[in-house]
Amino acid sequence: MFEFIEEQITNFKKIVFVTGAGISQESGIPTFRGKDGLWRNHDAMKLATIDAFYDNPKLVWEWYNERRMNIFQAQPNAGHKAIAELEKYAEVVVLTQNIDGLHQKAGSSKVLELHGSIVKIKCTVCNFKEEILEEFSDVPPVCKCGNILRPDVVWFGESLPQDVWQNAMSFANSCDLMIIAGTSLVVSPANTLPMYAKQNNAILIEINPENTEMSEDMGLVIRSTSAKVLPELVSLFKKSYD
Ligand code: BJW
Ligand code: ZN
Repeated sequence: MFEFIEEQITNFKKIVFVTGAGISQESGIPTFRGKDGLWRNHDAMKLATIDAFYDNPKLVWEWYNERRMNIFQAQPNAGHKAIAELEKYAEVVVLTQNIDGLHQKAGSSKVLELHGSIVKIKCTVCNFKEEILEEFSDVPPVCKCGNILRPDVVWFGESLPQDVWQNAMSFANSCDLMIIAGTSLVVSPANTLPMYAKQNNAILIEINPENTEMSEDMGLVIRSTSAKVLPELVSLFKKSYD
């Protein structure tokens, strides 16, 4: 499976991971578009847009509360841990679309959360932001300014945090290896990151049991799950740094 990479291994110095819901699937967190994906039973337009939130803030809050409880019980899997382990050998940056914090929990120190975080909230009107320390008895919670608070995540039609996106593009632009794991690559602008890496002649590796729209652009596609593949891949890299 890894012949290609064994030939190509050249002490990669800057490795960027682009991750999505699939990397946390083996930690018990459902994906969005996979077999048991959230969007198979829920309408994204009723849960993940600002209009949906204003229409029914209670529903959206309850959905995020439920997901937060699931996420709090989840532990990083072998895939998250392998990525964290690689930091001992190379400069590693994780650009994740996930809001679950599992990369950080596994020990990765450079994680850019492109779509926000399930533990953060912000005001719909003023600049107030905070971390959720305990569950709210009543939803939606209200800000000191009198307006409602919302999860600090990026919904459809919303821009990614400018600083986070600028940094993500520059890491993608300057890496020599990009590993894309557990994302369908259907959501923009995150799905443009592999192209920035390609422009820099980086090697692209995709880890996904299913085909994606960009599989053809990859240098190597590994059709398996990330918790199986990443530990093997990382131990191969480790040998190249010895
Ligand atoms: C495994 C595995 C295992 C399984 N191991 N792999 C028309 C109208 C309005 C907007 C648009 C439009 N057309 C395009 C847009 C832009 C839009 C977009 O891309 N839409 C597409 C769906 C068409 N994007 C946006 O709106 C973004 N903002 C933006 O573009 O701003 C500019 C703009 C402004 C105004 C108007 C238009 C543009 C924002 C996107 C925000 C996405 N938000 C969500 C929810 C919030 C976070 C949350 O609650 O968690 O983010 S949606 C959801 O999708 C979530 C994810 O982060 C994101 C990506 O999904 P991901 O991670 O790829 O998961 P899946 O489920 O899709 O894939 C999992 C993969 O894993 C699968 O391939 C499996 O095979 C694999 N897998 N098990 C490895 N064990
Ligand atoms: Zn406020």
